[in-house]
Order: sequence, then C-alpha cells, then structure tokens
Amino acid sequence: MNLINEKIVDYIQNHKNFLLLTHQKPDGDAIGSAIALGKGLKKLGKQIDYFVQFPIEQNINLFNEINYFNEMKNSSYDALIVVDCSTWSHICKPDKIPEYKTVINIDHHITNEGYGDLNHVEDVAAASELIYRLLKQMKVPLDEEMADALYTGISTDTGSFQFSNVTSETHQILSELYQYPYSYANIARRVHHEKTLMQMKMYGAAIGSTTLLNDGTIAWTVLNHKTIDQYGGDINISDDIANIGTNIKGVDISVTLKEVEKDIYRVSLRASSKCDFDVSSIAKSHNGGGHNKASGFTFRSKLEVLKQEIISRYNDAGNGRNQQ
Ligand SMILES: [Mn+2]
Repeated sequence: MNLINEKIVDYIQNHKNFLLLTHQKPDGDAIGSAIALGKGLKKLGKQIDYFVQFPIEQNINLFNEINYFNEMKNSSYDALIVVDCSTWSHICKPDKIPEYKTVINIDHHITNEGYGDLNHVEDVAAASELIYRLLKQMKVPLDEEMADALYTGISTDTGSFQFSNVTSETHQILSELYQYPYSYANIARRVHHEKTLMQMKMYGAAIGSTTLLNDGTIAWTVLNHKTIDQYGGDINISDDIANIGTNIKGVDISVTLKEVEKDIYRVSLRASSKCDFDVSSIAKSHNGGGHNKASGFTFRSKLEVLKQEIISRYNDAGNGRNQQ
C-alpha cells in the first residue's frame, strides 16, 4: 500500500481543530470517509466538527456519529479536511466559511483539481480506502462504527465489490474490517438493495424508458418530471438506476438523465467494464467530474444535442462493438 502524503500526516499530528467536509449530496463513500476519519482523529484527541449536506439518504443513515454533524463549535479551524470531492465548487460548505489556515484534500477522483494546500489524490476504488490507510499510518485503532463506515464507503463505490476498480488492496482492507463483529450482510442489503415501494417503481419506470442508440452500444434512460412526481417526487439517480444500461448486453455506455427543470438535466454516465471509453472526459467538458467508468454533470439544453455529442465522442474515440 502506498503511503498517504506525509505532509498531511504531519499537519494533522501537529494541529488540533479540524472541520471535515465532503461533496454535495453525500453518498456512502463521502459519509463513510468523513465518519471514519472524524472518529479516528477524535481518538487522537483532535477537535473535530463536520459540515455535511442533509438530508442523508436513508440507506446510508446508519451511524451514531451523524448526530454530531453540523454542530460547529469553532469560528476558526487549523484546517478544512475535504474527503471524496474532486472540485472546490462541489464541496458542501457553510454559507459563511469559517476561518482556516489550510485546506487538506484527500480524494480518489482522477478529475480532482488539486484545490488543497496539501493534497493526496490517488486513483483507488474509494476515498474510504485512503482514509483507512491514513488511519493506519497514524496508528489509530478502528472501532466497530469506523469499520462499518469504511465498509459502507468501499462497498458503495465498488458496487458491492463488483466494479473493475476493485483491487487486491481493496480486499486486504476488507479482510481486516471483517475482524469486527458487525454483520456486513445487513449493511450490504441496506446500501445496495433495500428500497421503498415507490423507489422500486421508479426503478421499473427507468427500465421502461431505456432505449438503445448507436447500434446498441449506448443506453439512454430518461426520468422526466412527470415520472419522478408520480413516484414520490425528487430522487437522486442511485447507482442501481445509473447502472441499468450497462447491464444490457452489448451496451458500452449508459446515460441516465433526471429532469431537474425544463431543459435542465442531471446526467449520470457509466461505462461497462469491457469498455475503454473514459466517460469522465465528457463530464469534464460539461464542468462535471468523476471517474473513467462513472461520472456526472448538469446539462442545460435540448437532449437531442447531448445525444449526438455522446454518440460522436464515443465513435470518434474508436470504441467499436465486440470488445471483450
Ligand atoms: Mn467516492
């Protein structure tokens, strides 16, 4: 395992007050990383506050530590520590940002801007893997809740250990987490499978809307306003919905669109494991971000324009069918 940037370790060891931040609409990796790091630093006697966007999705709202979120006790901090967030603008920050001396950026998105004064950006499966290593490096013992938080983060970002970002190191970390007595089967079910009936119906509606483009290589799924309202209002495009397209035989790229307002869409891109096309290149050109196999952005125009853009970029990159 690589070491986490020693300057980050030194800075944390030699300072006291930290505010932990992560990306807007936090997912399991964001919450898991923040909680494991926050609890770990508290064990070292540090003063930790969290500022995290609410609501937290029900399926990852599992941790006692969430009760301490957004109780900001200080008006100034030695550092803001940002986990799992690729751009400064995408961080969920308080309206009035407290004073701080340093920004520490710990992330695993290849599109990370390096906005920190101290950065550790490494292309691993989950930010939670980096937090696990940082805690090891600082010799912080884990507890059950920290182990659960790290499990939740890694499990979320690896699609329950099925994505191509899983490495032998991912499993080495997991093998230690399994030494804690909690039953991960329950977390896995809650994180990956449990839905309300309305969410199930939304999932069904998403499948119902899916069409194939470009000779079956690109899947196109749209959840419009009417459908979203029909099944209970606002949704985040969950990973299972975003992955619908890549589970269709022959599809390389899955495009899932959620209509936020008229002609404004939240777009999720996924590439199947057999496809080399880097979907973050499209997201980046629309001021979004992410990973080469999973990324997202906001699109403001007619869908036909986006459809043509994705088809041409995919074809120009030379991605044909029949890749194994
Ligand atoms: Mn992540």
